[in-house]
Amino acid sequence: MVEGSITANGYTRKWWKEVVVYQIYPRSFQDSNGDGIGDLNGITSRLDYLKLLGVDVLWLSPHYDSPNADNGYDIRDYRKVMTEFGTMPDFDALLKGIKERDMKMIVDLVVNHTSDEHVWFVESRKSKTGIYSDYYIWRPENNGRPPNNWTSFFSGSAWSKDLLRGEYYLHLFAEKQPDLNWDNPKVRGEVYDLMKFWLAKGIDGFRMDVIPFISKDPHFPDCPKEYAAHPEYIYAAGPKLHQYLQEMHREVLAKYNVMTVGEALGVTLEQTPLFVDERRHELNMIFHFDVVRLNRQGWRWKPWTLPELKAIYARFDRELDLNNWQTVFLSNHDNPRPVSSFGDGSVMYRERSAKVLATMLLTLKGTPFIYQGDELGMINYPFSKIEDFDDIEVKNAWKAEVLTQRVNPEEYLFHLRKTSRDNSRTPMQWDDSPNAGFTTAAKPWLAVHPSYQEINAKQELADPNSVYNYFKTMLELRKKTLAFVYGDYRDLDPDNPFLFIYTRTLAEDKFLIVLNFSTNTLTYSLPDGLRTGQLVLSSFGGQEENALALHLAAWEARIYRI
Ligand code: ISL
Ligand code: CA
Repeated sequence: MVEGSITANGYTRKWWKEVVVYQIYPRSFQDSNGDGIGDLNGITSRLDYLKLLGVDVLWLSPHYDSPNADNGYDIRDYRKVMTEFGTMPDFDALLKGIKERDMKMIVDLVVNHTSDEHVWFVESRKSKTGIYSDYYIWRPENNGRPPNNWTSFFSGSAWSKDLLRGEYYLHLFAEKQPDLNWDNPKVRGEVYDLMKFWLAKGIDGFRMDVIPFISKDPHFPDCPKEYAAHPEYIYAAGPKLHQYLQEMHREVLAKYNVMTVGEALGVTLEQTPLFVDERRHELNMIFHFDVVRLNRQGWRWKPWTLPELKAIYARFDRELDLNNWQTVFLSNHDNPRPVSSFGDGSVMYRERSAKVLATMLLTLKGTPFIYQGDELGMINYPFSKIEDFDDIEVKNAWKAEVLTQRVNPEEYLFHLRKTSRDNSRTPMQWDDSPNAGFTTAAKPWLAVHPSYQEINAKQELADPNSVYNYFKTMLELRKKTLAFVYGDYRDLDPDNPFLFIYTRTLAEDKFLIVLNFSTNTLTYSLPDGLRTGQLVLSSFGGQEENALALHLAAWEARIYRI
């Protein structure tokens, strides 16, 4: 990295633009006390593994006290560690271990809603005049029906009637996840206080859960029918959203050198600068859903093409200027495994396609996010029956779609095997011992993938050609190649159905990235009389330096300095 300069290719240099983030889903990462559930001490025991891999920042999915209706995204006490995950001293030890290894940690900020077991909600439902009465969104019945036609992401109405208070309350997710009323300044004050509590411990920022949903139109007009399949675009368009994000920045974030990333379900590319333009002082970056939703419509899988994927990256590069930073990710705890979604999970091509995807993830423009297990080339789970699933989103949809005979079970399972969030929540595969070394318990909270004897960290650490070692090599390369961070991006052949070929250019440093997204052996003549130049990295042994044409093996990646 070119030390000292404060700009690069017109961008203002920032530490959070130059890092690679690794997401940990604590429940599935490492169990340390034999109860079959991952925990904080388990993560601490694996910090050397993460340091060796070469990631810079760890994003910890919610570690707070929760009844786990939605696996921690339903928080009961923001200042208490979830009992299954350990204690506050365990959290402090984890953060200390991370800092000692010169890594950083961001935590999950889930403040669009709480658990219905949070004391605020317990008190709020007791009366219409107490100090917590307006912490949530309560509305009277509307002629025997919910206040409006809004739907929950976890099936059914977004409103539930509370018999104690005799009114409906809003929950864009599960019934046990009531939405907070951000129009109440006391609620905003509570949120800013809990953010400062964790910042005071030394964390390095936040990933903000469905943050665009926090503002609602208090008149609650119906969701227009053309948005029925995608209500998120209505929920993310509240009237005071940016006012609250700017207030949060002023009251809290401006005082710290931290990183913020908003989970921007329902935010379009055109709206993105409103969130991340550095001159607006709101968020540093956001997660878009265009890529991870390319192969699905709701819970149904759908085919996709490589030109469609390339068009998304091209559009983002074209529309976002030097004041706007972005993220690059192919998975997380809500999405299936990238090799299964965008690569080839077969025995023949699993590893090769994982390396192609790793090359793309780590050479595109934007802060890359790696999800736990993707560095091993883990793949989707072979779910065979509804009982195999844990996810409330899946179980609620089963009740709403299958038990009502709207969809037959086989069709539902066909799609959920490809789109379920549980695909990425199966335990981390550490070695070939029982339960993949994730737990000593007889039964982990969610079944280990049957592939663990072939796909595990121990085997891959020892194999120089493993997916893990390819990720490690790519991470080392990215760390010393500022062109992959700030360099100009140009797609050389956007319509090519099998090949993703692009350049990244920063001053004199110009790199050519060539990715064969197919099982076809490809012969390809470079456009514009380009030559391949000096080989920097090849995932499958290909050379062809200073060549005008390439002969690519199935699922091969190459990087040249040209
Ligand atoms: O897209 C979705 C709805 O169909 C889900 O994948 C997901 O709920 C959505 O992306 C929002 O995700 C975040 O908020 C949810 C939680 O279940 C997810 O785990 C979290 O990432 C509610 O907190
Ligand atoms: Ca445990």
